[in-house]
Amino acid sequence: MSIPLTFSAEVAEARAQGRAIVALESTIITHGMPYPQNEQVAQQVEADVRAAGAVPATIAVIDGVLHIGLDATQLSTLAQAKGVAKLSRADMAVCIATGGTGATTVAATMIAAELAGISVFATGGIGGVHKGAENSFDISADLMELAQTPVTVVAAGAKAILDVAKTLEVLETQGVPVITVGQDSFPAFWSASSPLKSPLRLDSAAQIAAAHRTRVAMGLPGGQLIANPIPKADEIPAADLNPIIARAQADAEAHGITGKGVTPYLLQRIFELTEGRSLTANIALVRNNARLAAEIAIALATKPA
Ligand code: PSU
Ligand code: MN
Repeated sequence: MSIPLTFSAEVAEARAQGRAIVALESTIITHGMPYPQNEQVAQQVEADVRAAGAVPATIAVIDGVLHIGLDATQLSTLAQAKGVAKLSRADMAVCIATGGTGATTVAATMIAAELAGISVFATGGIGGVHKGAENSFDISADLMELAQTPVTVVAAGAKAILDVAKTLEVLETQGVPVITVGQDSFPAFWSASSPLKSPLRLDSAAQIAAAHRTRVAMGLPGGQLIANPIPKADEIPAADLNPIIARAQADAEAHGITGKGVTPYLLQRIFELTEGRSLTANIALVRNNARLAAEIAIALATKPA
């Protein structure tokens, strides 16, 4: 059997012309940001990819069909929908087989991107090892996906809702290149720097594209995590956020939130507790990542010299 997969008109045309395409996830829309900002951001990020010379492909499962690229109406419907499933590697096939609708996480978006022949994907933050994982065992499937699916993922580092040091350890164990752009320190999502040193550093989209090509040529499975620091003008100092994150975490525990619910709960709670400031920074960094991803996709679509 073949899987039900459909391309938006824009993405189908880009494929026919061999143009650079950037995959975008949809869980950030349905579970990462409130309506109506989520729809505005989704449109804005797509526009940023286009302005940078590439074509955006927002990915989601709608009525059992894996969509590579959404039109404005589909994007709007998804942004307003309630109770949409959050799909990771474990859930995607069930959702498609039962005709369901779901938003794709980093892991699921990577799987879809590979199926569609797309090598570069932009998001905000990846899932990782949660604080207290030694008790909860809560480790995002995003990390194992990076180890097995050959997509270069551009994110702004890992959120301080995670245990970032443990997240880097798991990525190292899994053989995932973690490459920070333009600085030695690993970025901390809302803040441009963290006390942690980045395992690897590259300074241009061309170098990142060359590293991607080299992994493919070597037959190494898996992708690359590109950590792109939030622009300094948009960052929130870690000292401002740490007490808020601690409170959000305590609230999650008090409410017995577990499993898939943890990340969306924390994101929403931090949004409330910062009175929207976390969202403003989040938007700035996603846009910044979309622009870099477009540059990398263009470098990959261009024959190397
Ligand atoms: N981190 C963020 N914003 C997000 C997510 C993570 O800063 O929107 C979303 C992404 O879709 C990511 C998913 O793949 O949450 C991870 O969920 P979990 O921790 O349940 O694997
Ligand atoms: Mn989890």
